[in-house]
This record gives sequence, C-alpha cells and structure tokens, in this order.
Amino acid sequence: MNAAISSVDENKTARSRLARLNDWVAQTAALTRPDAVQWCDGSDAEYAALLELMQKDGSLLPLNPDTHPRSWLHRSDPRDVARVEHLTFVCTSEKDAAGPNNHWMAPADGHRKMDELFAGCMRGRTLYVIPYCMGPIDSPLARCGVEITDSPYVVVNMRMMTRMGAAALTRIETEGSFVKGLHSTGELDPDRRFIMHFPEELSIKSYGSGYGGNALLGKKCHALRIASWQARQEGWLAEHMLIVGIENPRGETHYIAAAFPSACGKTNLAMLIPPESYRDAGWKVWTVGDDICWMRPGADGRLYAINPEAGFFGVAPGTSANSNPNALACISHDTIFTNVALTQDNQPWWEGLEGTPALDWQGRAYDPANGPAAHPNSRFTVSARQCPSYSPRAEDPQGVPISAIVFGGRRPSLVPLVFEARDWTHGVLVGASMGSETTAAATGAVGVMRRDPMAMKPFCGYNFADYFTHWLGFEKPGAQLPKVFHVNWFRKGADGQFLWPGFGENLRVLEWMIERVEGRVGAEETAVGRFPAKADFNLEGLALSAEAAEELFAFHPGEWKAELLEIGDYLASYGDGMPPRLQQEASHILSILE
Ligand code: GTP
Ligand code: SPV
Ligand code: MN
Repeated sequence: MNAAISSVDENKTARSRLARLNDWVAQTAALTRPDAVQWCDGSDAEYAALLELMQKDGSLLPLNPDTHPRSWLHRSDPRDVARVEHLTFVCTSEKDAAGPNNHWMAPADGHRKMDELFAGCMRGRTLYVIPYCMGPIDSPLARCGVEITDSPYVVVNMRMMTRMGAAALTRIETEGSFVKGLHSTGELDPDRRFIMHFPEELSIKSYGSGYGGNALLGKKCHALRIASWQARQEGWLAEHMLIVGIENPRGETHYIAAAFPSACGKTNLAMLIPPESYRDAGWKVWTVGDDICWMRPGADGRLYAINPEAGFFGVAPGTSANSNPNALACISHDTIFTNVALTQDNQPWWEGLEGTPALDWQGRAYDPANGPAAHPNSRFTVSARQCPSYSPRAEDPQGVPISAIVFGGRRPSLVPLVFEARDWTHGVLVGASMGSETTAAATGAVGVMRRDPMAMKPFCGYNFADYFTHWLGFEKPGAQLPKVFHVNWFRKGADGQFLWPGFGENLRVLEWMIERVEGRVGAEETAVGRFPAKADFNLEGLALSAEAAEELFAFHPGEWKAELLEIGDYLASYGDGMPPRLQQEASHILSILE
C-alpha cells in the first residue's frame, strides 16, 4: 500500500471514530431536547462568551477587579454544596464487582432511572459538548473523555481543570476511545439527584447537581472511579493523591505521592512553602498535582506518575498567607470562587483570611448566628499554570518517578506524626486500614471517624478486595517500588488543640522520609512500623512543648492492639475476595502486640 492510500484509509477511520461521538451527541440531544448544541473548542473567545452569558443570567458575579482581576463568584443552590456519596452508584453486571464499598445498581436499571430523568431535561437550555484530556495531551498515560452538560458553569470549570477543546478532540479522533459523561443540573432537587457510573461501558450519568465532584465529570467520576477500573485491567493505579517534588540542598528532587481523604491536606502539602531555615539551606518544593495521581511502572521498574488534571478545585476556608501563600498567589486573578463570602468592597472572603465579611455564601448580610460566612466546602477553581511552585515536570508526558507513597488522615489520637511501613505488603495494609474523620467535602455528619482505605472510599470504582489485590500485585520481579509511610498532622492534645503546627513545618517530616529513602538514617522498629529516632528528626526552631514532642512520636502498644483488632474486623467485612496476605499481615502485627 502506498503512503497516499494509507493516509486516506486513516482519515476514513478517524471520521468513523468521530462518527461514534457524533451519534452519541445526536442520541443524547434526541433524549434531552436542548434548544441548541454547542461543541466546545476551549478557545479564549468561547470562554469570554460563556462568562458574559453567566454574568447576564446572574450565575457568575464579577469580583473586585482591582484586587481580583477577571475573577468571579458562583453561588450554588444551598442544597447542592458537596459530593453526595449516598446518591453515587457503580453499576456493574455483577454486584460483587462493585463491592461493599459502593452503592450498586444493575446497569439496565441504572440507565432506565437516569434516562427517565434526562428525558426532555435540556428544553430551553444549550447542550455543550466538552472534549477533554486527563493528563498532558501528548502523554501515553493520559486518557480522553467527552462530557455533555447543560451547565455553562461546568464548561468554564472543565476548561481550567482539564485540557479541554480542539486538541483533545483530535486525540479522540486518533484513538477512537473516550469516556462518555452525561450531565444535567436538572432541577437541583436532592430527591432527583444521582451520580451513576458504568465502568464496563466507560460511561457516567450525573443528574441534579451542579457542584464540583458531582458535575465536573473529568474529576472524581472519570479520573478516579472509571479510571481505577481501567487501571486494574491495564496494570496501573488511579489514586486520590497529590504529587509533590521535594528538592534538597544538593539539588536532587524526590517526588512523593500522598493520599489524604477529602479536605485533609493534599492541596496544602502539594504547595508547601519550606520554613525559613529550610529555604535558607536551599530546599525547594514543586507542585505536580493536588488531588489525583495516575501512576504505572516504567521500564526501570519504578512507578511514574502524572497529574491527570490541569487545575485546582481547592478548599477555600483556611487558605491564608500563613497556611498556603502559594494557593493565595494562584487565586489572585483569573479564578472562579464557589460559595465563598464577600467583603464590603466585593472581595472574596472566608474563615482564615483577615478582614470581615459583609455577605455570606448565600448572599445574605453576614450574621454569625447563620454559621460560617463562607461555606466550609467553598472552593476556588484555578489553572495550575498560575501556581508559583508549579513543577516544570508537571507537563512531562512520561510522568515523574515516585520515591515515596504517603498515607494519612485526621486521627485525633493514637496515630503518631509519622511512621514507615516495613515493606510493600505492610504498606498496602497501612493504606487499606487508613481511618479519618469525615469533612464538609461530602454531605453528612462532619468529624465522624471512618475507615477510608487509600483515601479512596468514595472513589474506588470496584470492590476494595480486588483493589487491595491489585495493589499487592505491583510487587513483582524487577519492581523498584517506593517506600510507604503514614503521617498524621491532626493529632490533638488533652486541650483539643493540634499538637503539630503542620503546613510548612510538614517539610520536616518529608525530610525524614527522604533520608530514609536515601538510606541516610536508621529507624526504630515497632510492631506497627518504623518510627524516627529522636536524633534523626529535626525539631530545631519549633515551639513544641516537651509533652507534645513526646506524644507525637509515642508508641502505645495497648491502644494499637485495639486498633488492629478493629482493622482485622474491617478487612474481614470484605469477605472471601480479600487477599489472605493482608489479613495475615494484620494478624502478624497483632501477635507481636500480644
Ligand atoms: P480535597 O480537595 O477535598 O480532596 O482536599 P485536600 O486534601 O486537598 O485538602 P486541603 O489541603 O484543601 O485541606 C483542607 C483543610 O485541612 C483546610 O482547612 C486546611 O487548613 C487543613 N490542613 C491542611 N494541612 C494541614 C496541616 O498540616 N495541619 C492542620 N492542622 N490542618 C491542615
Ligand atoms: C474531594 O471531595 O475530594 C474533592 C472535591 O476534591 S470534589 O471535586 O467536589 O470531589
Ligand atoms: Mn479530592
């Protein structure tokens, strides 16, 4: 075959691949009955037109242009302010494939239920077609999707959070495969709201919410629930992890991936600014990602990671010049704020910032009797390119090599500041037995301790038993796996205050990890893992009381025994599919404690 003919063939194939997308758009329009269909190209002109449209209809309010140029406030429906885990389903042909960790519905029932809601729902609205790429557009680790939505707010958020538009469409034409996501804000009625996933079909249907993880389908729905399913089939990992590069004074950079549950510190750790003494010594921190990590073994056996996202959808409250100056710099312009409060001069405001609010997140005159001025799950959406610490390697199509994996949660008692797992199996157990107090990122009670394995309880698109087996399977000949650690920034003293200052000071903990990775320091062996020796951990210049310093590193075998018993019961609740190695590991630790 000569070159001309083969390229004609390729064009034909590309067209027929796009035909699949065209057909799906046409079928969806026939079901939802929009007034217009708009294909999004991701251009500046398109973005400007959408902003103007939303300013006109009141769904975006311009902020003070002197202090926050080209920035906007969106107020969501007050009944629609967080992810809804009780309304999120994984629809697989076998119930067991979704596992006890997911709500399940048979695919046919799921489709029927959703299609009833979608019927005619876009009358009077525009149907937007959003082609997007999760990951650098030229990365072999990246994956594409198309979201159909009737929400212009979703379009402008997806433009910042993903590589959206013409380039993604071109990649879809070449590859032919993409994740299908259908979304409508519907009536925003909590009784007519579902987020459904069909991993076997690589598709998502979301109805009745306009909020973050419920509506920006590239994020939790695609990049975690569907991607975790694909990752298991294809031999990689899709995780709820930040990725950060730590450059030491010798100029060597180690990349660390860390899984903390929602609103437990990923954005803050990813953008950490070193304490002054560390800055002076030459330490630097590079942000690769703040929420999601896709990683797979490279030719050298190490795990290589990309951030599938292109922006940050970060928690606003608590973000301040003290806690996270990098985030504050990111959001000083070209940012969309959701559910924050406003000052008298129309600046965005939340608890943790200086100054006083005039209007609360619902637009009412601020009255402390109504609760916090900003919603506790209020957020900012901003392009990662605006981050002063954005890593030059963040766009590397091959990803960055991971030296350490860190697990952590909100544990007011028992769990020390840091410990290291003995080996990969123990590390998987440490991740699988993670616990944390719930936060405002999802609806429901806040501050309730629950098991949240690998920070994936709300996001793993399949049975946790199979997920743990998949994790264990990465240990094979030739593998150069990262060391695994557990941290706890949220340990509290008898007075209910955090014992550890956190934020920038967390670099001290990362330094110890890197020393361990490089084999420069030893550690103290305990039944539950390796603890730092006092002499190897830098507490210099910290105003820590002697008791706090003692407690943060203390090992309490009796309490750990109770914890291990609980973990054993939790793992057993996943039944027969659970890898015996994990339970053996837990029993082994328990036997040392006894
Ligand atoms: P999602 O975007 O929901 O996945 O959350 P996240 O894990 O990125 O959480 P984020 O970094 O936004 O932190 C959420 C909350 O934890 C904020 O209120 C922070 O102030 C608080 N926080 C973060 N790091 C620390 C820390 O080191 N110590 C303490 N005490 N609080 C922290
Ligand atoms: C989380 O809840 O973990 C988030 C925010 O990162 S959302 O996009 O709403 O899921
Ligand atoms: Mn998250």
